[in-house]
Amino acid sequence: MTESKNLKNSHTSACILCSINCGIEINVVDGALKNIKGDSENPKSNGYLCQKAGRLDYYQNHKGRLLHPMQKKEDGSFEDITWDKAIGDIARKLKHIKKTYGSHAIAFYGGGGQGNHLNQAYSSSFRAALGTPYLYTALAQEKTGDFWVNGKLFGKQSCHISEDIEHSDYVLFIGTNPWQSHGFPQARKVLRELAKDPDRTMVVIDPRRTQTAALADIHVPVKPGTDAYLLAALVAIILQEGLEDSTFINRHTVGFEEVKRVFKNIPIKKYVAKAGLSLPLAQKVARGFANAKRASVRVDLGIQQNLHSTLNSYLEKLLFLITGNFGKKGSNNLHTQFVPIVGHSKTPEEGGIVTRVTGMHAISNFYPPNILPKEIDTNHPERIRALVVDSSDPLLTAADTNAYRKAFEKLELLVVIDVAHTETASMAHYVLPAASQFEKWEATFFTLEFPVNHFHLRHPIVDPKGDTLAEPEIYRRLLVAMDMIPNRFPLLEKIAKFHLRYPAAGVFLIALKVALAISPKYAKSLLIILYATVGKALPRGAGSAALLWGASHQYAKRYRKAVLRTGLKGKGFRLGEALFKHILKSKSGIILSKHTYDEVWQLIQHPHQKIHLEIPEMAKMLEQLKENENELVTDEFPFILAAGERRAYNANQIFRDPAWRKKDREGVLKIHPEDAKKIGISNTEQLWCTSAKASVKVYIEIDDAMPRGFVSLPHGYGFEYIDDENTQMRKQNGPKINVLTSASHCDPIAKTPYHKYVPVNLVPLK
Ligand SMILES: Nc1nc2c(c(=O)[nH]1)N[C@H]1C(S)=C(S)[C@@H](COP(=O)(O)OP(=O)(O)OC[C@H]3O[C@@H](n4cnc5c(=O)[nH]c(N)nc54)[C@H](O)[C@@H]3O)O[C@H]1N2
Ligand SMILES: Nc1nc2c(c(=O)[nH]1)N[C@H]1C(S)=C(S)[C@@H](COP(=O)(O)OP(=O)(O)OC[C@H]3O[C@@H](n4cnc5c(=O)[nH]c(N)nc54)[C@H](O)[C@@H]3O)O[C@H]1N2
Ligand code: SF4
Ligand SMILES: [Mo]
Repeated sequence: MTESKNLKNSHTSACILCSINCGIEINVVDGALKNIKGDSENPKSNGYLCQKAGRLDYYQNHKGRLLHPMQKKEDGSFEDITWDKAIGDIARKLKHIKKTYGSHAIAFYGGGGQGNHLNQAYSSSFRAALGTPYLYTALAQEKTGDFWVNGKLFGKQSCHISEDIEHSDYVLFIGTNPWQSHGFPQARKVLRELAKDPDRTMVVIDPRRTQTAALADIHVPVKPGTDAYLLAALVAIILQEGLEDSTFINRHTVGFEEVKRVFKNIPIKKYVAKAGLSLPLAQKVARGFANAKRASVRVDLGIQQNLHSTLNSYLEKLLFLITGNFGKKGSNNLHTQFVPIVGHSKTPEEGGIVTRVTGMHAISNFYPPNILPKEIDTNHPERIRALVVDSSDPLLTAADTNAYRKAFEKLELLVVIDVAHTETASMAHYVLPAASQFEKWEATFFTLEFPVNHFHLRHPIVDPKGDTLAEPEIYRRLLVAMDMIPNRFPLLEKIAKFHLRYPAAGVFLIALKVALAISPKYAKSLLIILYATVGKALPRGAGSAALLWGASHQYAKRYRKAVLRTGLKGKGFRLGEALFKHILKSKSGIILSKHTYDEVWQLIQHPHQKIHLEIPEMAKMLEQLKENENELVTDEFPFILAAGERRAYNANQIFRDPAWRKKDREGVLKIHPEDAKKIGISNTEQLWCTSAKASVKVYIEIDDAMPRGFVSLPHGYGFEYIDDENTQMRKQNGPKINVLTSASHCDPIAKTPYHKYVPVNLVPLK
């Protein structure tokens, strides 16, 4: 136990600013989060933190926190209302819309950001009870192309790839800047070690000389938007030079001959030139990767929110699959999910549900934000009329802000559940205040590692502000008000209490089964029922942790050996109880499972655990690469804007006070010195950045790490905040980048927007 943990006001929790959720130690002084340090007892982060975590008080305590339920008045202003009125009104309106138009007229947006999945999980019960499958999330504007490819290769879209970078000899980073964005635990430490070791090679494919690229052995400055050409050429070099791992391919894959045939005809030299690179550089990388003992690939938005998004995801996976860098140490692997956030969707042909207006199918159970305005802003009789937004600010973060604004004006009911008065909230009919992530039991289901996976249930460390409630309670009250469930389950509550004292008898599960047999309609609200029964019996108000009881049993049953390897003991269902107890008790997080590398094969969902390398849709897209594409850089829009860079001081839209930023307060546009000279602008001056959609006014920063013709604006700006508490004057912090982006500029399969490839014009403001 560290010294500070002995202090009365010292607590452990986690940083909620990115998917890694590093463990933190915090001193709470009069409700303020002070002296934030890395928690060395957190088994995932081991004390590691980046510079952002120290600023978390700007999330917990800021002027824009929501404290009371609110309703919009006719004049557009908001008034505080009671929870009873808010819940009653919303329930009545939802019931009316469902009855009049059907469940498909109701949709849901969000479901947990970078730190809050535990409470969000209960919203799935709410959706199920309402009968709407329409879940729109931020994940479906970045990762669904990737998930779709996984579905084809490994059998289910829930098969998700991890990368064992720590043990790799050769790492290929494509379209990602982990120095700033992280994406894997202790990123900066791992990167520094990789860079320092003469026997390991680090390659960064990025048009920009990023902080990660500056550390790399090889920086491949690909021309923006041409990764599909480069990656196709890399695969073709490996295959044409016979560098593939035939033993691996024969043993673990099907469809290789077809892939080989397709890549035989790739004009390598031409494609490498198209990517603005030299053939020797591409050959060096392809050969280095193929010949390495342990190689892995890590990708992110630079290729996922870019031209050929889904094809890029296929090609980067072919790189590690044909070279046998899968299912072993230091390679890419699949991983287990404690509470699965990435699911699998049937295709429309298999009976998968499509949207009523645009006919879009789900991928991994998510519908893409790109199509939502079209599903609302239309006269189509089956359009969406009610939307519940939870933990998300689509008005700022989805493509085409103005289309969103117009669509939201058409909604009959917009409900926002958030901790802050967001841009989306300002358009809502009802705004419901959630307790913050330090005021309630929370966790994320970003359990994305292999072979060792972690989980952290965070305890509340400050009292909830104002009238705020944790989300499960909000959803429970809504379901009760809609007559979907009763207010109490007296018998189940009693049995749950008994069960937690004497788990060995296993009585709760039996009682639950009986209750569901008597009232099958409750099955849809199962998680909320767990919350209302097991949750009530849990100590210290840990009600939201109730679903982890079910999750622990399922996980321990499925991955028994891996859970036993962590040191937990228990026969049969007792291992699940032991896991649940361990989670509840450990304030710094736990090791959830320890797998062996060969267990990866059991995670493949195709018959006989074979990887299906051939994907006909991808072969067709590869073929289309050969046709000359229309040039998107034109005289009218001569620059390419990467809209949404991760920097030292941005963290999605989680902070709403610009004072949290130590640098880059205004969110500058980075531009190459020669480009700045050409358009006649100097450092710190302002210009208009204009896309086909709109213009924004931005400050510039001259940066020779940018290639010519390529400019970059940050993610996480453009929000409004209270500048003067006396007058309640609001100001905007930096550019709203998504007024520039377009929903139709997107991937044909997944509908993920090409945010990193926005053609723009730049005109000095003089
Ligand atoms: N500091 C900070 N960290 C974050 C976040 C944050 O807001 N701030 N957000 C989190 C979230 S939600 C996510 S999804 C991740 C995203 O993490 P990343 O994807 O790593 O971050 P980005 O800066 O969006 O884009 C990555 C890189 O793509 C490059 N790029 C642009 N165009 C191209 C191209 O045509 N080809 C290639 N190869 N590269 C290109 C950019 O130059 C940039 O360096 O970050 C997470 N971490
Ligand atoms: N142009 C462009 N657009 C982008 C991107 C880009 O690179 N370029 N990146 C995209 C990516 S990768 C992502 S992930 C999205 C992120 O965009 P969003 O999905 O909008 O997510 P966040 O910005 O993380 O917003 C999280 C919201 O949750 C709220 N919140 C925090 N804690 C709680 C809580 O405990 N309960 C509730 N109910 N709410 C809470 C916060 O106040 C905030 O409003 O943006 C996307 N948009
Ligand atoms: S933002 Fe930094 S400190 Fe916070 S979880 Fe991510 S890597 Fe860790
Ligand atoms: Mo993201």
